[in-house]
Amino acid sequence: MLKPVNRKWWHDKIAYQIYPKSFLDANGDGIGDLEGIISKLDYLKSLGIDIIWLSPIYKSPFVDQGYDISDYYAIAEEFGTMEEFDLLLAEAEKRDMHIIMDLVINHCSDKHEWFQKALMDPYGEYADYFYFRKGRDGNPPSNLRSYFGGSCWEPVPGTDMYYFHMFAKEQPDLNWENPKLRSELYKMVNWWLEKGLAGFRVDAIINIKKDLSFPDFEPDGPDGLAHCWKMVDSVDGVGDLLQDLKRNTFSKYDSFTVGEVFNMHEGELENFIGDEGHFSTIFDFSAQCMDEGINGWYDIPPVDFRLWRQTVANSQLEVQKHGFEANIIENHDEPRGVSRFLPEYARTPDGTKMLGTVSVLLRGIPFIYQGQEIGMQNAVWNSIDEFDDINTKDQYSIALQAGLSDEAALAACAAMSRDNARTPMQWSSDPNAGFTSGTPWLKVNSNYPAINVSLQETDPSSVLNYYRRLITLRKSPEFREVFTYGEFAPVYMDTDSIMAYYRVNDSQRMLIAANFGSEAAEIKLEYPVKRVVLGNMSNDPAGGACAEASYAGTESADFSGETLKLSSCEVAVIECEI
Ligand code: TEU
Ligand code: CA
Repeated sequence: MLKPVNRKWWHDKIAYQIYPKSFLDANGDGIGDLEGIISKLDYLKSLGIDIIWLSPIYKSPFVDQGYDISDYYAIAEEFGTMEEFDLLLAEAEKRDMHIIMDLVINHCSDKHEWFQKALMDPYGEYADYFYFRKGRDGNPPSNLRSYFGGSCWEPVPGTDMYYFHMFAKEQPDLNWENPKLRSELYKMVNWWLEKGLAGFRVDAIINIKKDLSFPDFEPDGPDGLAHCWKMVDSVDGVGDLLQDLKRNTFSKYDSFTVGEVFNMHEGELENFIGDEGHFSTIFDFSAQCMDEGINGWYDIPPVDFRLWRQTVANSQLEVQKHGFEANIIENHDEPRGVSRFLPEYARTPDGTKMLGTVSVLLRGIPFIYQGQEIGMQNAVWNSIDEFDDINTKDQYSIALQAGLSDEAALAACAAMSRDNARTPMQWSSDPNAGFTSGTPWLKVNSNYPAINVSLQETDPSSVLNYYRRLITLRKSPEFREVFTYGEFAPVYMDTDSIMAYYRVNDSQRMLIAANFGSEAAEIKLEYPVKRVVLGNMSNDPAGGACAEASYAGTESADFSGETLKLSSCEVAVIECEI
């Protein structure tokens, strides 16, 4: 039995992540923009979306695609104006949708005025907004390696000092120990919340607590450096900073916050997502981290179904003791879920719907990443020059240094690159997938004539229309309660190919059962069936387009007595007797 939940306005919401640069370009410069987003609010509404997370749209030199902010109070020209942003807020509100923005406050851009002032006066007030430290005999102060490769330390020109950066050298880390810096950040956060933002997705936030002695760690690579997450792992006290942030900002506005948290310490989940937690929720990255290569992308093993199933189940079982996590199959930092978590034979509309179903009906807040709802897949990458992503370029050279051939290094990047998620949204079969009338900033996936929104709008059995039914089911008056608050209980875990779980409360028991195998499979049902509420292989009588999506009554699944037979890539959502 789960402990009683203190209900919050966001518990039963469906969120959608927009990567603005790749969503829709309204003015033909090849870059997605706010005008494009506004024009698709009705589309998102028709999908059942309540909360929209915008990846960064602040002024930025775009060294790391906007995660390097040079002015927290300005909209990047590439994306539009503050007036357009205000219009977006108003138009979303009209549709009863909430906007959250990305909050990137572990670091800023080296072009931010604070950093520019710090460089001009390396012993002055603004240097203390960052970590400026003396080198050791002409070497950096410590041996940490940044997330994007190379030392975490970069020389401060004209001095014997270095500044600290955990990401690119153009992303200097902010000194959270400095109360002045913190109050500048809080002022900025409140300024946005005053405008009517519903909250934030909080970027890379676990990294804000440093070990101020900046010790060396055991080297773990041929470069003689040690990965900087080791410092994050070794240091305590991030919770105090996060509570200070929350107290001074989010909690005054009943905001919805979702933290991007890797490297949490053992036993700290309650502190992060419990009733008094630092955030409303955090992302569940357990499936994404499951196959992290120790040395880099090049030695990541292919996803093993059993391990994946166990990982998802373990995480759900643990999380529900404390609160809610945000569930994803992909985001802008990950390859496409269909290409990653499904075996090749399952990368079909049926398999895509199956993966979507088991993900969206988990306990937690579903976060759908743009294009997921039409089953977008990884692109085919022919050369390293086709990539834009800074992380991909670093991983390519890591693979080469490890002795891989060009082809093998490229293959590793093609499978894992963040650019797989960043290729333009596929709206139609028109040139450039209808994303732009100009030249897209990143190449369009060549499969767009087969996978795009406009084709799927007119096909009742499309992935898109299935997602609509799936979300409608989750939010329906009849099942909303059980899918929001019902307990998660895995079942059939000893089978080779079935991923199944119950969502159950006092009055309802839902079985979600999917066959990830290449052959049909049978399971013996534990409870009598009341009815099948959703399936990915039944005909859709409700019709396509934006017709009111419906889930009920007409679904079928293959029963004989007490067994359920599932074809390869079939999923069924069944209401059982309680
Ligand atoms: O990501 C934080 C982070 O830890 C990533 O570096 C992640 O490990 C990597 O992308 C996996 O490939 C956030 C943002 O989501 C990411 O886009 C930014 O590049 C990063 O912070 C820096 O702001
Ligand atoms: Ca544009």
